[in-house]
Amino acid sequence: MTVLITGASSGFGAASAERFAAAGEKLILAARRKDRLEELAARLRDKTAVHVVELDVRDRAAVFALPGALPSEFADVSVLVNNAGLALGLEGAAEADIEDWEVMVDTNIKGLMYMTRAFLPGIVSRGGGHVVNLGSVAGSWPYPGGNTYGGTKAFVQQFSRNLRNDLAGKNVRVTNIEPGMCETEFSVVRFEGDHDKAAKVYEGMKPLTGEDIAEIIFWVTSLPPHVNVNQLEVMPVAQSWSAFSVSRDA
Ligand code: NDP
Ligand code: 8X3
Repeated sequence: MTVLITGASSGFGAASAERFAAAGEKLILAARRKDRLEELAARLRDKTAVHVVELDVRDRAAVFALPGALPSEFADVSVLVNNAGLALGLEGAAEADIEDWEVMVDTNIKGLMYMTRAFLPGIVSRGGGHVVNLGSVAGSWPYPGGNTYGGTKAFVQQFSRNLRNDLAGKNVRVTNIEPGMCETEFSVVRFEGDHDKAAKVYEGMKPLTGEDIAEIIFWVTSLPPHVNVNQLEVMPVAQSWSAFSVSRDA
């Protein structure tokens, strides 16, 4: 496999890089924070070949230039892990910052679309591969303040299903991984660097780890080639659903 992981500078992406490297798979690591990628790559290079790319997935021109700009040794991407993404804010829809909404749409929806559209022709022409998307439980289940973040992940869920139809007969697997609470930098980003507020999200419970999700991403890609996991929802044992909210005498 040649595995391209977006958002490899942190969380699921970095943990997945470690997991694929442990199996000796060739890696392309992309994110905006190149220094982080270089540090990670330096650690992984004794296990496998690693190419680092400074990339903002919102930059359409940069994304579409990437397949043609990869060194020949890394050009045959077979697994695309569309992991780059973020949540910003937890305010209700009447109070939320419209700029935050734009960034989430541009990253989680448009960035993922760009990467997929840019790399699929090569994956198809080389006889097949695997697109692994990072959705979320928020794509299926609403929660207060989830508004646009949940909407972007609902897009990822339905886009993933539709890709399966478009790619029928092309030997390309598509999987949408839908995690629940996982302690990465996700909440620090959501709360604009407020580490205390982020830590409170996971207080008194055992969240998933980046390594848990990396193991799942690696597992779906290493199943026999005729097996396609369409959708995989995973939560920590400590997380489940809540009752419907009912406003009385409002
Ligand atoms: P992290 O914040 O730890 O990592 C997010 C990664 O995305 C970083 O490497 C960041 O790199 C990258 N990224 C963000 N914006 C861009 C951009 N514009 N261009 C390129 N890379 C970008 O969070 P997680 O690892 O937890 O999140 C990974 C994915 O999993 C996201 O899509 C998230 O929505 C999803 N998810 C997370 C859950 C959780 O509870 N943690 C649960 C369900 C889904 P950089 O800043 O260097 O560009
Ligand atoms: C991240 C999980 O529950 O914070 O996608 O939306 S949640």
